[in-house]
Amino acid sequence: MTARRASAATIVLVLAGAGCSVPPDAPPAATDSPATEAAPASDAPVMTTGLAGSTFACGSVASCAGASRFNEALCGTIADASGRTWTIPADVNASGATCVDIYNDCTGGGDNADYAAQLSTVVVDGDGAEGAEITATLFGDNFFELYVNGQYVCRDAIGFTPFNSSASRFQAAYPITYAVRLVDWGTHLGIGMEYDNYNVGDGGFIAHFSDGAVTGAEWRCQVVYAAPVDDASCVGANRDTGACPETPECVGDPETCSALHWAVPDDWAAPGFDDSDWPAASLYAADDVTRTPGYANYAELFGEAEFIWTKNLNIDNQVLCRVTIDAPPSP
Ligand SMILES: [Ca+2]
Ligand SMILES: [Ca+2]
Repeated sequence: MTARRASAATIVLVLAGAGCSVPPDAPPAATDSPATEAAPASDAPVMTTGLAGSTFACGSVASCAGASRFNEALCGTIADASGRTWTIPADVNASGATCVDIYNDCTGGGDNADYAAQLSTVVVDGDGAEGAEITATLFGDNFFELYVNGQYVCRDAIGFTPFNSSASRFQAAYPITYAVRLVDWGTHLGIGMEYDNYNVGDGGFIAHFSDGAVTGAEWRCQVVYAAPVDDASCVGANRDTGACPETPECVGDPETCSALHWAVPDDWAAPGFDDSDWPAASLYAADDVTRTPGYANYAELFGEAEFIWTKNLNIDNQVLCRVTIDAPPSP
């Protein structure tokens, strides 16, 4: 569907389905509109300008005992010119189960040496010889949600900062489709910047799976929320924001900056979703993403995995990535 044609009912259904609280000013659900609409006639982004009109807690962590650099993960809503409401930085599954901590110096004690013993298997699909039991190690700058064969498995326990790392174990049958919702969070919701200095932060995600699958060039990633921008003129074919500057002119008066939104398909995490038009993931060196202990102290757990994102690590702030693994990459 094009974003401009999406109905209020669609938005409310998506919010409710994702388990995110619906803000009090969200439009009421209509009863006579279909939940899904026709294929898009255009992939042009919808632009909004300025800060989110309302904000609400969308993560489970409201304070942080141990870490020195805590920023709560807040969500916001902003309306476009047509009146459609967008949730930023992402319509996350705020009530979904969290992954097991490998490192968490906020709500955990830092290094969690017993993480492997704390894993329990999430049964996605597959019985007996059909199902493989796989352990994943995951790190997101700043946040990820993991879906396996279309089923939600777990999310990053810390939405914004400090930086943490996570593990999950699940049972699934090949071919296995991994889908991750990735968020580079911010403190100035709506204009994609963070902290008192209006920094334009960067993203990045890396994962290793115990069957040998890793994040890398065979994954595909697509942006659904980009900011800050002056306008949409920097966006190329297939949402390529590679030409959008890290520091647009609006940063001189940051609250005049704009954001670009694309609707998230309802079935984006499903095995049958057609991601053939999505760009190949761009790969990033670890040092370009993070040097924080949540990743750096555990780099060996990630093996040959590489950090992935879209072409623009800075302004693409909500990114969806997918891959399908047909058979175990290694015995
Ligand atoms: Ca995190
Ligand atoms: Ca960013």
